[in-house]
Amino acid sequence: MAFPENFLWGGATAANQCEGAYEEGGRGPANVDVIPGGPQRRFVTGGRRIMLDFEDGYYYPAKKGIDMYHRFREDIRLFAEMGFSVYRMSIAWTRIYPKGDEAQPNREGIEFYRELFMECRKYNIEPLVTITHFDCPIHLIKEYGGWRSRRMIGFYKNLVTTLFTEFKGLVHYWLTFNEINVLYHFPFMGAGICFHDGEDPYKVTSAAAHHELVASAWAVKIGHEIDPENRIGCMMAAGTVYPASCRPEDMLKAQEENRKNYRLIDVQVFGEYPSYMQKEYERNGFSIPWQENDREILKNHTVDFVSFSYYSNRTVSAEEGPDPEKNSFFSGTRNPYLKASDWGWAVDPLGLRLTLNDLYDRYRLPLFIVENGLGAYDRVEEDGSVNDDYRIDYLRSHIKAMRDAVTLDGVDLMGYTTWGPIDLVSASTGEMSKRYGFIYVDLDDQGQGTMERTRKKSFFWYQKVIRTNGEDLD
Ligand code: BGP
Repeated sequence: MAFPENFLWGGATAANQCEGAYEEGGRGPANVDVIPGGPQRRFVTGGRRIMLDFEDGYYYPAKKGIDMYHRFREDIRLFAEMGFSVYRMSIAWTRIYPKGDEAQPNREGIEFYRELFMECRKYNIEPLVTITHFDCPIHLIKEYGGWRSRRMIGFYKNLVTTLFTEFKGLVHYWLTFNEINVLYHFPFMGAGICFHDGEDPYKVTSAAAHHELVASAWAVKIGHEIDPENRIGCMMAAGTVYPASCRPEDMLKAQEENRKNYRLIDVQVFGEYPSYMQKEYERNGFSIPWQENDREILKNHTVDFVSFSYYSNRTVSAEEGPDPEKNSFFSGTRNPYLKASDWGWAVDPLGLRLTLNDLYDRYRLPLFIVENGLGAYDRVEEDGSVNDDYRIDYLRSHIKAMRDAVTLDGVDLMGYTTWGPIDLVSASTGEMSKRYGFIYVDLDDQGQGTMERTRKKSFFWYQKVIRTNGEDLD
């Protein structure tokens, strides 16, 4: 047998990319609401273009999402039909604490998620909850500056205490921060940070990272105290970085880039800052804003497992300048051995096996692949069907690679959730047309459409994969 019997199969979504209903149920405004679609999006997510309110002339896709707030029963029923044993989703912070710094939570938000979890349980689907997936209350940004402020740790502690208490017994698997390393690339989306003139972004993001790390360790502590059955993990955007050649300088560059990805996870797993990171901070004149208890909290409350997203990877060279031919999302150089997706992300199934091995060698903790998938344009045929063989090919090759990592390399893997089992708003572009789903949603990039859900060809394929516990991938 390739996968253990209790292997968890499912899909992953995030509140801001699917819930919509941004003003309902007492929900407050969040950073993710005011990130527009279109060319300005990346400047806003990067904290370079400050947009803290809706502005005329922009379309804001998170307002509507795919209306999952009202349709979650139908959507979970479809997940159950595919045979999901796990559903990864995220809590919208501002449904629980609309401003973020209130003393009491919003009951309506809590009851919404309780119903959602109970709906999962009805079908024996285990919820895997991301506590924050790119969301931060706008009030906390305006008032305190987002995660640049240490005050955020206290607000986050209130949030997690409420969640662990209210959902005790309903939820056992938690992730503290989605793709924690993304705060370096998208500081506004990842940590509610906008840069002001004259500021050193390196120092601001490094301080924010410390606050998130301490907050994450507190979550582990509080979560274990409230329910020892809780398993609490970290989450990184992963993908082993390749050197452009076997030149030692390129190897060193690749090692540096890999460490940039690992560094925060190193702290979450080992409970202390790695030496290479301390040295880098020293060179850049940054001092970690330590306060009482931080060291003890980090050291004694490390994560139970390591989860990660894997879509693609990148290749770097020591002489790297901007490369217009690059086939990766982040900076890098072109990898001539890999083809790219419609959005220019290199497709590399073997890279998933390499990544699994690197992470398992490094951390020796159970791993969980909580995002993987292909964002592609889909065509709806006249009879309404979507024949997404390209998506099936992508997933098949990646599942094979993960099977090899488990059976040939002995990686301890808890489960696999594909990204966007139902089409949802893209985080990087804000588009609907970048589709990942097994379930098609009738909605376009401007928010027009019926929102009707239909099963694609991949729906039935993934159903079979789950039914056979990954044996039949044809
Ligand atoms: C990850 C995020 C997700 C998701 C995914 C796909 O970085 O955790 O929220 O969106 O990437 O990216 P995109 O939506 O940009 O295609």
